[in-house]
Parts: sequence; structure tokens; C-alpha cells
Amino acid sequence: MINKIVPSKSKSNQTTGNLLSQDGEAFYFSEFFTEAESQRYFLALENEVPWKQEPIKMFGKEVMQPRLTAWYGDSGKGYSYSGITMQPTPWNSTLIQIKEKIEKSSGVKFNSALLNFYRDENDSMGWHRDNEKELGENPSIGSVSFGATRTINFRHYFDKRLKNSIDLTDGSFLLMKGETQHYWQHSISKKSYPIGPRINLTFRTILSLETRSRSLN
Ligand SMILES: O=C(O)CCC(=O)C(=O)O
Ligand SMILES: [Mn+2]
Repeated sequence: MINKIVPSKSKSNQTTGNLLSQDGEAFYFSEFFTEAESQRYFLALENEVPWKQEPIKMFGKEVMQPRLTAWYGDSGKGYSYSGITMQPTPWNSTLIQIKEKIEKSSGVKFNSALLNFYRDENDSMGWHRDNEKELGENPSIGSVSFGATRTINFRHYFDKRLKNSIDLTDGSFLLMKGETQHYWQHSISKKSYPIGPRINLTFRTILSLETRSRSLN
């Protein structure tokens, strides 16, 4: 099943319905933030976040991630990353405003966020599931996008013929929930034409911040 759902532009906060044909739920809301809010948030985050390019281990070799990242969360407990324990950066006011808006709409309380900065069309994120045990059995993940439009691809982990993809536009919100992280992988592919930067925030609820490890390409 290959079907591309084009988001409707007719109403603000329009949802497309469940993007996944089975085994999980992913709901997309375009224009969740206004153009003015999106512009303001993009600039604030671009300038205020301590963006870093971090190394990861891939097939036993250390390589740099093809994007910049940052980690924010409730203060107190750290998480482990490549053998070292890191403390999340405490929330700034921009992130709190965004977090409160998506919490109100989704009914989910988030306590951490991974921030991704895609500098241009060459930055990307490989196929993965957000299924770390610290996120619990069926994690809800709230994903907010500002800046250039990028495509998120979904493929069923056990039946790779099942696919979908959707363009994540400036000011959009994608909520993944239910069994999604068991059954579906997602990725952000490179683009073959020049595009500007994009900021993505994935809000999560970590049940225990103590023993977290992450290795995404
Ligand atoms: O950039 C995106 O839209 C996806 C980010 C993502 O999947 C993640 O941070 O786990
Ligand atoms: Mn993810």
C-alpha cells in the first residue's frame, strides 16, 4: 500500500486522519502554529539553542550525525549516552510555550524533547523507531516542525511493503501514539534540490531519565 496524503490547506489545524493503515496512530496537523509564531519560534530556537553535531557509532565506527541536535528536559535526572551521563538542558521560555500548546491539544504531558536542526537538503535522519525502554510501552511523541518542509517516511517494520509519507510543513504538528513505535519505522530523507534550514522538536515522556541511550544515524 503506497499512498501519499497531501495535507489540506483549507482549514487551520486540519488533521489528515490516521496516516498509518494499521498497528499504530499518527495524526498530522498543518498550520498548528501561525506563520508569525512559527517565524518567531524558528529564530529564537536557531539562536538560543546550543546546537551540536554529535558522533554516533554505526557498525562499530564513529561517524558524525547528519544534523545538529540538542536535548532539553525537566531538570533532575540525567541520561546515559555513549557511556557518559548527560543532563538535559533546562527548558527555555520558547520551548515551554510550544510544549504547553501541544500538551493542551494532545492531552499528553511531556518531560523532555530532542531537538533536531537540519541545516540544508543534505541533512537527514535514518530509519528508526523511538522505542527505547525509557519511553515505556506505547509512547506518545509530539513532533513540531519549523522552517523548510521535509518529508517524513513511514514503513512497517515487519512488512516493509506498507509505507506512507507526508510533508511536514512550517508550523505543523505530528502526533505519533499507540503501537506506532513497535510496528513502524520513520525517517527523514535528504532532498535532491537546495532547501533552507529546518528545526524539528520531538517531545517525549521519559519514565526514567536515568539509563537512556540513543544511537540514531
Ligand atoms: O525531524 C523529524 O521530523 C523527525 C525526528 C525524529 O524522528 C526523532 O527525533 O526521533
Ligand atoms: Mn523519531
